[in-house]
Amino acid sequence: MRPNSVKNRFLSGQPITNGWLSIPSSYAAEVVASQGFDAVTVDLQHGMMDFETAMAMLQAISITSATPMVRCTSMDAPQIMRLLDAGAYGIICPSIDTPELARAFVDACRYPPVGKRSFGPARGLLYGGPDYFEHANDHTLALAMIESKQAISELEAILDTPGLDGIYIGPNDLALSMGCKPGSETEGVVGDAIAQILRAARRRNLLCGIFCASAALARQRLDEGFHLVTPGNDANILGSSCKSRIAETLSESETTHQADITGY
Ligand code: 3PY
Ligand code: MG
Repeated sequence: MRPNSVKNRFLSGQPITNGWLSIPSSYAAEVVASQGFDAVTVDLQHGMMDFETAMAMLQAISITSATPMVRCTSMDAPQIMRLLDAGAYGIICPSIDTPELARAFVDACRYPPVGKRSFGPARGLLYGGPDYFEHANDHTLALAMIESKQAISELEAILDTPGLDGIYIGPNDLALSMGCKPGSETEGVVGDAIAQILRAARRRNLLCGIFCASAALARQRLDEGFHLVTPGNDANILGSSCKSRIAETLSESETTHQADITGY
């Protein structure tokens, strides 16, 4: 089976950069995946794409050296199995708030006897190779999103779930669940909670990923010990690049209108 380079980078202690796709376009996916990210994730939770477009985006990522991953909409076992069948090499699952959800998530990602994934590998086989079925349990990544106060209250049990490869922190939902604003993740109670999650996950040798609002924050997170960082999403990067192009082109007195809000 084609190796999972994200897993291999994790095992060899190399940092992992992850692109994040919300724009429903296989062309945009191909452009982003060609820029040097180690992984690229199609975001079905907050992205604007449906299943068919997500599959075309996975195909586009697959012709680059980036590892194709998906964030599913929720802990929805049939959807997760179908996304793996579509060729996702890693699933990031939102709101894994309890050990029961963590178990159900791993079950959806793994073939029996380890889990309950149904057989029908479809594109997974085309991308992974003829021995996909024999090795899929070892190569595909199950990353549980820790993004609520409830998940923190059950953190140790969630992280002890057998078969879980790692975690991915959603700092904005985590902040909201603690009564704070999105974007407040670098300090205070949210900052402390993120440090606690990182410590608990690293103690168990789990892959630790996190969404970051900027490249500077992504760099900081790598320095703190995160293995995988997402330095913003496609819409955000596209918007800010356009803004800088305009600012580089025009002097302040020539600027006729201010930028509207940048996509998130
Ligand atoms: C969050 O910050 O809650 C996320 O899910 C990031 O994508
Ligand atoms: Mg979230």
